[in-house]
Amino acid sequence: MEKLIITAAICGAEVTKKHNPNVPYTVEEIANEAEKAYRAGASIIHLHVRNDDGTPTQDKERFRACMEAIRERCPDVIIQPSTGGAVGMTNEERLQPVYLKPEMATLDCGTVNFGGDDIFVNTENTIIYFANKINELGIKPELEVFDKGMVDMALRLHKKGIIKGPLHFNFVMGVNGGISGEPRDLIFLSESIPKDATWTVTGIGRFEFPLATMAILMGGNVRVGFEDNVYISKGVLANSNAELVEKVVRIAKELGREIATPDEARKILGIVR
Ligand code: KMH
Ligand code: ZN
Repeated sequence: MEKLIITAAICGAEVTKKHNPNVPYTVEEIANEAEKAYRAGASIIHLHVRNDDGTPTQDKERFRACMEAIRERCPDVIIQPSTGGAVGMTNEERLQPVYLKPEMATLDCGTVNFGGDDIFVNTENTIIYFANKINELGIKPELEVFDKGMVDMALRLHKKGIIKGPLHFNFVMGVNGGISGEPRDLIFLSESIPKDATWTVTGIGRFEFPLATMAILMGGNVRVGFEDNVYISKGVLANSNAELVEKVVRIAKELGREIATPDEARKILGIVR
């Protein structure tokens, strides 16, 4: 089995200090959280950025500042900006960080209800538009799928040559409106992608660690972080993203799966630096 790639989704766009006071907003806070998560074993930082007041932004200059601050502290970590941003942002707003030519970026593969009246909109034309930009700029996409139909959309666009391989999926499970996070759901998704594709699982809320454990056993990879879950155990807030990463590292060690360094992750994912 390949080594385990751990992604830390350190801040997201929706979670706030009201949910957990340790959610980072400022450049300094974001760089700090990224560095601690990296030192704990994360090889990829999935990055959203905020204004100092905590409101989500996709501003290119704010991304530049955060990416520079992260690179100063952990030069070899893979930075994966979000092109999803926050619900309601325009496509151009969302795409800004790709112009900084990161090694990776997310590519959301469909529209999903996002709790309450929120809809995270990704029409087929939006996906094609984002995929073309990502290709042009030589970025490795992480295919974010919130439901099985989005796997099928990604495979269809791959067949047409719009989404380039090697394919790497992120199964985001447990969003209120997407696929649930039961074991059968992960087995279903993982069996729905080509044998040579790689995958990561993101379990939302209480699904985070059970799905991480399954992925470790199944040969998949794991994402944890405040974007997805703010608790280290039932009812206990995590002190940091690093604490969430450390828990995954502990489980992996117990189960005999080694942790990938950023360069090992690049090799597994087919990223040429
Ligand atoms: N904040 C969500 C609406 C991504 O990063 O690409 C979208 C999201 C997905 O987080
Ligand atoms: Zn995200």
